[in-house]
Amino acid sequence: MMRNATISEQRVNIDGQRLLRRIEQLGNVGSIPGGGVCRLALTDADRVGRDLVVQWMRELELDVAVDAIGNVVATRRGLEDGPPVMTGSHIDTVRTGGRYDGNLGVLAGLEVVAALNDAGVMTRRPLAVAFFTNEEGARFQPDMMGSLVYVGASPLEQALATRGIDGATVAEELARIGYAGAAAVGKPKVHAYVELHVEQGPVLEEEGFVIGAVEGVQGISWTEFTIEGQSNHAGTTPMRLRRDAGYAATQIACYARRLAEEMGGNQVATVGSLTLSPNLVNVVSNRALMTVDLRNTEEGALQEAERKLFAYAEAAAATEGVLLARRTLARFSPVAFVPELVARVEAIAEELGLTVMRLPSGAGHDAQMLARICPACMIFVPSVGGISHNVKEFTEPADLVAGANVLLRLLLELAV
Ligand code: HGY
Ligand code: MN
Ligand code: MN
Repeated sequence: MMRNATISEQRVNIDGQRLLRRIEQLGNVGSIPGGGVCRLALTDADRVGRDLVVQWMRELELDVAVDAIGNVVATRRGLEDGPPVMTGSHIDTVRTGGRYDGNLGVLAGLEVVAALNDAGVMTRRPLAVAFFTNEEGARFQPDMMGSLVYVGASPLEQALATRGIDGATVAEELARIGYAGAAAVGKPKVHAYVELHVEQGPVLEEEGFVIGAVEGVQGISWTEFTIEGQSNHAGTTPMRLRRDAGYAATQIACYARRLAEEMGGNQVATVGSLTLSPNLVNVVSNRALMTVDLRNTEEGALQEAERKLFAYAEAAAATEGVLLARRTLARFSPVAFVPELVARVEAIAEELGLTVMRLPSGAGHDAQMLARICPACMIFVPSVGGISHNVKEFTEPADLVAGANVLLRLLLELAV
């Protein structure tokens, strides 16, 4: 990617206050106590958020297309036709979401369009701003579902038939909120993809940098374990006769934590969901449903972690005399972004006088899916305290605007 400076770069400027206002406004949709947001994918709150962003897209005179999995792609014409340069992210959140995760990338993309409109600048290539359906994977698994379908890596029908943690299917919920779109999935083809996102971890802040030139995304392995034991009386059942699903589940959860600590490096393990039945104080659990989220930047290490976890789980179940079943909810190998684009993020940040460092992404992102069909990269800005998926998620306004300025410059380079 050769640098292609043009006079337009001097005339096009991010309006930081306008960007911050939109982040605030969208953050008020599905807001929850503590300053956070709950807009689980395809809920009414997600619909309201989608409607607001689509309204802004239309006010910016973008051509808005909704595809069959609910992805929304808004395109600004270029002087020439052809595959657009795309930016974007997601606007669905986890249950205890912050107002920047995903939202920043979409709204910074709209801010780039607004800045181009203000300056009356036309880019050679079209520019597209997208938000993808169900990036979080909190209600429907896997995560990055919309972008996975967009790049053709998951069949549309399979995604539509997916039943969420509350029993509804993706197809039902898309229809219910009015986002079962008519546009063909995977259109338009994409020339290049750049995503601005908060880091969601502690690295940039701890190391004292403003911009992250993201080298890639680590591998993700989500497994659901179903454990069937025997409910029994908590008082009368001798320990030797118990088949306690809850005990087996908690052993697996503790092992997952030990495994990550013993493996070290970038290995992480999380048991985020654990439901016991009948979940009563005086009944030995007859059923446990739990998830284990394993991640590592190295594919080989991630496979080793999976092997060890599965072997331990089977042995623990056998010892306790309970039945164990497991289901893969998501499995993505690590992804490396295009070195030339990573280098451009670094160079542009330096040209703007911003401190910049390279780092991997611990979180999954739509960019890791777009990387399957076009050159892709990401720009990070710091998360205060490294907090995310938490109502206290926060990024300094100056850093949000700095990230948008790096995004603007790189998109201009790619689109002119
Ligand atoms: O799980 C993730 O990394 C992302 O937030 N979906
Ligand atoms: Mn995100
Ligand atoms: Mn997230």
